[in-house]
This record gives sequence, structure tokens and C-alpha cells, in this order.
Amino acid sequence: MSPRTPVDVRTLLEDPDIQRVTSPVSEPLKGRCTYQPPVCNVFRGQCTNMADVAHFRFDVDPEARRQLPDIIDTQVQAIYAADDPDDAFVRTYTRPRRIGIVFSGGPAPGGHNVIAGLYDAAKRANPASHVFGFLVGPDGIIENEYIELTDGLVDNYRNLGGFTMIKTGRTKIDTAQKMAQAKENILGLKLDALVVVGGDDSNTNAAFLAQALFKDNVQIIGVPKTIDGDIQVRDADENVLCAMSFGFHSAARAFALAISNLSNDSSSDIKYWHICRVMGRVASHLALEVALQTHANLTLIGEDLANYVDQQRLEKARAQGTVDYTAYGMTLRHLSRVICDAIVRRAAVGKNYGTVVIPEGILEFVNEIEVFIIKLNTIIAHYNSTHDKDFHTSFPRLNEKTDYIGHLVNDTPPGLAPNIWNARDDQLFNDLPDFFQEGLLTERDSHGNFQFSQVSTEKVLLDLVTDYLKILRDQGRYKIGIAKAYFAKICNKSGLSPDFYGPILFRNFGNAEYLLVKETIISLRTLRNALVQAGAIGTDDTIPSAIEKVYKASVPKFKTQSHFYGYDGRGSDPTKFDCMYTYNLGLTVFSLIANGATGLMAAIRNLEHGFDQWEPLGIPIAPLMRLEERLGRLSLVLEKSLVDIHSPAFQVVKAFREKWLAAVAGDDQYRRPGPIRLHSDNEEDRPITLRINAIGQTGAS
Ligand code: FBP
Repeated sequence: MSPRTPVDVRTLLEDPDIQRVTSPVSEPLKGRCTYQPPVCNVFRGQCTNMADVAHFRFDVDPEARRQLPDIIDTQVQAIYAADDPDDAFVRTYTRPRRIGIVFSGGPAPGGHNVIAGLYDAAKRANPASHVFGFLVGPDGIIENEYIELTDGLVDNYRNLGGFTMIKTGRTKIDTAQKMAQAKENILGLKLDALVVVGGDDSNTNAAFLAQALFKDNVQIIGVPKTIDGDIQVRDADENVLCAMSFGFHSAARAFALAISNLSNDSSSDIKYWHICRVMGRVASHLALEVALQTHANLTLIGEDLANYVDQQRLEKARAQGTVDYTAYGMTLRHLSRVICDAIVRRAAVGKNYGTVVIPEGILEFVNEIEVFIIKLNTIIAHYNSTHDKDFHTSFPRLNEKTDYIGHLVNDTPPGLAPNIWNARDDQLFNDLPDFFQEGLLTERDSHGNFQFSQVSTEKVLLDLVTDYLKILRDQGRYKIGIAKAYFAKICNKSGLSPDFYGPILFRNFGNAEYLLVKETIISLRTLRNALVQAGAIGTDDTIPSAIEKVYKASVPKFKTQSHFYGYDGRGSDPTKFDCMYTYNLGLTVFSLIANGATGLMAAIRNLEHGFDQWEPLGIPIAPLMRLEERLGRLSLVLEKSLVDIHSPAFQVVKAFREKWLAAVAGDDQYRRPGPIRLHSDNEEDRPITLRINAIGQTGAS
């Protein structure tokens, strides 16, 4: 081959084709930025009106009434088109405004479209309005760091994932000083309104800001964001007001694509179990949606485990005339057994591979770990409130932390319950692997939440699963089933009779499609003994090589790959559903502001139905707040919504469990959800969970 003439790199770089393919602006990205999401009918006219919807009611926590008196009695607000607005109304609606917006908490696909919707509506109402983006989350408000948004800036981010335009952060405005600074900066910037795009904790922030700025006439509007999907709002009569936070669909679709690819891979080279942890701090909504999208072989749902009862233990105790209370609730050990059972059953039909989905927050539903989390939260919060330095600064190393905690067994400081950390806790805790102890002791976030994302739950479970599988293998209970036809072929090829050797080797030789080697045959030595005993070979003969080959094929290797899906899906570009949802949320936010609302969360009702039924509204945040233990004390927070195990979506997943496990001869049931594409009308245009939960709902009125 003749050598290539050296290229002139300068000329190469000036080539338009090279410039096009190396540009940071890819072709699909250009397409995304120019996509215009459809808008709900109510937003087609010049103005919208807002009206109380009195039939939605809430059970108000007295503490919320005490702390948020000015916004607690606000009602749900319906937004509708103002068909024939009078001049005075139009003047107020379209007056120039100064509006601030902030992202708070983890990124979620669609955030930029909330900004775009708000910006478009504000500028359309009055081009002299200004929209400011506070930088890097609530810190931007406290430290007065902001930028003014412009057409060019907003256009660059339309329909794109991430919160890159103005960044985000997790700071909580939780002290009088931070609140005073925030207030000073909001008033200094002469804001008419501030929009807080965030999850449960951030909407909690929004409610407190709304109360603090009520008398200053600064309106505060929240927006339900979180990939976790745990902001779902129902009223006291179970009417669904907000079926899902934004970002959930895109993240679930991104995780599902990756996990479906793993299912393709593992069912191709049939040697790996892929153990996939998916985000969702506490609630398992993402795992549930991923199960529906991918039909992974086993998906654990935390909320389901909470109801687990170990029937075998109960029976055993009952036979002895006692009750075994430890049989109620899931332990790490039980959980590893559930996973092992699935693995062993698939192996028995020749499938020593598969995919398992584990929700990040599963530990919250595992008995002993939940107890550790609660106890350690209390101990750390107590330390922080009674010392100058915080717990993690005082004890940077793991052994220092465990030493401090270990001392509590004999010496509990005042302010902590005397038996908060007993000898059994200490022993159980010390039995956990170091990395897991470290995970359980990681710093809580600024809202006092346990940081599940920092704990490699799947590794802890995998250790237990590996150990137990080894026991099962030694007991001859974990075997790879041998296809009957394959056994016959191998025997016939070597001139051996399958009908003679079959009953010696297998416990189910007969009609079974997959043959299982007898439990007593667990090594070449025991195989030899079985053959000798059956008179198939003499004591000095060697094992026929065909039989040895079949035996070896029945011995399972447990090979795993573990994965964590979280930050990748959180940073994904939004699905068409999330693009439409968030753009209309932005328009809703402006409508609420222009109609004078505060202390409300913008929402769209009927998301679970088709777009033509979507109804923008405002949900009062204060009546949704409940007292929860945070940083060692009770605080008002927006209540998280967990997976309802009675919901149709969960029941469907439960009903398909056996089928998707596919522990039978024949094909697996994997579903390929395909990639996130903006320009297609497909069945993925809203979360499957919502679709299923909407069936049989009277809802859309
Ligand atoms: P938000 O509720 O703030 O949207 O964040 C959700 C989440 O992505 C969880 O799923 C995850 O446990 C957590 O954030 C991770 O937090 P961090 O970004 O601090 O690692």
C-alpha cells in the first residue's frame, strides 16, 4: 500500500464538512432547538383567567396553618381562556413585570422549557418585561447572583436536557439569616414574582418564601420537578391534580433504553447477570416504569418489600406454637434470597443470565437498614446540634465515626434516648462491609435527606447473593438445566445411550425439556461415584468424556456486571411528553403570576390522558405540607408520594412478574423501548405508569 500524502491540518480544519461534523452543535440538537411544543387551548388567546375550584379539598396540618397563615387557605386555581377581557384586566395582565426563576435540587429533563414557556408568555404579554435566572440554585438568590435572560440565550436551550443555562444547587433557605438575605435580594431586584422549579424540598422552600414575601406583594410560584416522580398530588377525595413531576418520563426512558440494551447483550452472549440500580431517592416509581418499559427479568419495588412476610418462618414458628415477629418485613438476607431464587429458577431452564432492576431507595424498605438510617440520622443530628464542628468534620475517617457511635452503647449523652445504639446494633453494623458502613454514614444533604445515591446497594446485595448461590451450588440446588435434545446429541455422538445415562445423571429425566443434574452430583468425584454405583463404569474406569462434558455444562458460574443509572438519565434530553409538559408548565406559571397568584404550584391536570384533555392549574402548596423528621427534628415538608402497591400499574407489573422472569423454556420477554426521539408520535408519548393508572379512572372532568 502506498503511503498517504501528508495532509495539511490547517486546510483540513477549514473544510466545511470537517467544521460541520466537529461543531458542538449537532444536527439533532439543531432540530430540538427549533421544535415548538403545542400549547393547551387556554393559552391560545391574549389572556387567561384564574378561578377557585372549591370542590378540591385538603386535610390541612395545623402546623402548616400556624406557620403559613397567609397562604394556607388558597384554593386550587383553574386557568381558562379569557374570552372577552375588559381593558382594565388586559392592562393588569400585560403590565411589564420583573420575574426571577431558579432551579433547585437535581436536574430533570425539561427544565429549560419551563424557562422558555415562562419567557415566551412574559414577553408576549409585554416585551418590556424582564426575566432573570438566579445562578446555581437558591444560593443565587441568597448571594444575588443572576443573569437576565435574552431571546438568544433562551433559544439556545429550547427542548434541551440539563439545567445548564442557569445551573442548579441544593441549598435550603432554612435560617432566618438566609431568608432575610433572600428577601433583601428579591426586593432589591424589584421582582414581582419568583418561580422555584424544584422537588418536594424546593417547593417547601417556595411555600416559606411565599409566606415571607406575602406582605411585600412578591408572588412565589413553584413548579413540580424531579425525575423521582414522587411529586404527585391528590386532594383529600383522591382526585388526581398532578399525576407526575416533570423529568420522570425522560429519565425513565433513558434508563430503560440502557437496560434494554443490556438485556439484548446478556441474552446474546448468555453469561452475565446485569444488576442495575436506578435512581429514585426513596420511591420506586422509576424502577416501576423501567419494568414496564423493558420487562427486565426481576424488578424490585421498595414499597412492595415493606409488606413482605416470610411465610416459611411463620410456619416454622407456628409449628412450635410461637409467633416469629422477625418474619414480618424484608431484611437484607431475605432480599438476597429473593434474587437468588430468580437466578436459580432461570438457570434451571438453561438461562444463567438476565437483568435485575434495583431501585436506589430500596434500603429505606429493608428493616435493619431503615432502622440504622433513622438511628444514625438522629445521632448525627444530635451531635451537630451540640458541638461546634459538625459530625463529619470532627470524624473524617470511618473508624473515627464508628468509634464515636460504638461508645454510645455504654455511654449515651443527654438528649439521646439511652438505648439508641445498643450492642446488637453495633455488632450488626460492624458486620457490614466497610464501603456500606461508609455509605450509611455519608453526610445527609442540606435538607436532611439520606443520600441513597452514594451507597452501592447493588454491591451489598451482590455479595450476599454470591455467598448464598455458592451454598446452593454446593448443595446441588443451583444448576444449569441441560436441553434434553443437546444431551441426546452428545450421547449419540459418542455412542452412549441417553436413555441409559439420563436416569443416572438427572433428577428429572423423562419428559422435562431441561434436565437437572441430581443434587448429590456436585463434583467429578460424586459424578464418578454415581456412575460406578449404577454400574455404568467400573471402579477403575474413567468418566466417559461426553458425560463429563454434560456435567461441566451444568455447573453454573455466576458472573455479574453492576450498573448505576441516575445522573445519565437526569441529564438526558427530554422526551416529547416532557417538552410539551414543561413548556405548558412555563405558560401556566405566567398565567398564575399575571392573575396575581402566590403560594401555588403550577401543574397540568389530566397528564395521564391525551394532550387535548390537559388542564393547566395552580395547586396551593401550603395545604400539602406535613410534619416529617429532618435533621433530627420535625419540620414541615411537602409530602412525598410513594408507589401505591394497590395501583393498577403496580398490579400489572406484579401480574407479569412470572412471565418476565421467563424461568421456562423458550424466549425471554424483553421489551425494546427504543431511543428518545422528539419527532415521532409513538406509544411512548407519556409514561406507561400513567397510562395504566388512568384506566378505569373517571378523572378527566
Ligand atoms: P431531586 O429530587 O432534587 O430532583 O433529585 C433527585 C435525585 O436525582 C435522586 O434520584 C437522587 O437520589 C439524588 O437526586 C442525587 O442527588 P445528588 O445530585 O446530590 O447526588
